[in-house]
Amino acid sequence: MKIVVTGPYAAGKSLLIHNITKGACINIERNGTTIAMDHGVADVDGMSVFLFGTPGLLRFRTMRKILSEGADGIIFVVDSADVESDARAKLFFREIAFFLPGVPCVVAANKQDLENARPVDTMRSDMRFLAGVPVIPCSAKTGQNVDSMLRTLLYLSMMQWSSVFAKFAEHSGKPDGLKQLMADLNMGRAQAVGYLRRFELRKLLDVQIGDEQFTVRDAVKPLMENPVLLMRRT
Ligand SMILES: Nc1nc2c(ncn2[C@@H]2O[C@H](COP(=O)(O)OP(=O)(O)OP(=O)(O)O)[C@@H](O)[C@H]2O)c(=O)[nH]1
Ligand SMILES: [Mg+2]
Repeated sequence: MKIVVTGPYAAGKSLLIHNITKGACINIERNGTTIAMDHGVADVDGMSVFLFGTPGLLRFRTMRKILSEGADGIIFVVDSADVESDARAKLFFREIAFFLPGVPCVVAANKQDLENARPVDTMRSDMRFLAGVPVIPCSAKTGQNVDSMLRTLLYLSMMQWSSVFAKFAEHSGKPDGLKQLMADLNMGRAQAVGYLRRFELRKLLDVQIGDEQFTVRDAVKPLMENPVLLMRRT
């Protein structure tokens, strides 16, 4: 899955990606401020999760637009300790909702390790625009709650594709997989192949030459059939 990590300046986006990927990430920055992007890949129960962190300075809007393209989920990072940043958070929240309408989102109420961090209820009343979105207290510094925050988002993102994923799993490996997919989802060839390409790129499945057949990766199949498995932590 492709996940975009966005939010205002210095909220902790880069450190969060660093934590999730256990340091296996890049950050294009100058003096500690992201000027292009963060990128890293995490493995969650055998599923690849491609993380793209955005710059938090207002002027890099074009970069945020490019990075957001086609994302399956949004981690919106806010600073729980810095009330001053709430106004900027509102601008960024509007922006990402505009770039990715209808895409699942969780709010990472970051920096909970700090003494002056606000509890989630306070953040909700301080930032009314977060209504209807899960707000999850966490710390990119200590790693507190980071895994469950990511799993919650992945669950929501996979649920949004659940009808397609169920059919991917059902017709995986069949010689006429594509035809079955088109029939069951009532869609044309171009759209069905588009879906296969999308999730091949995200390493959830492999498409065989000629596109007639596809195979869901073994590790991913149980999650495709039953995304709630993501919530049952090992
Ligand atoms: N105490 C604490 N500090 C944090 C946490 N997350 C980030 N920080 C600090 O906050 C500062 C900004 O963190 P970054 O990860 O660079 O924030 P960012 O959102 O990527 O910032 P930009 O890319 O400039 O928008 C750094 O000094 C981090 O060490 C956290 O959970 N707890
Ligand atoms: Mg950054």
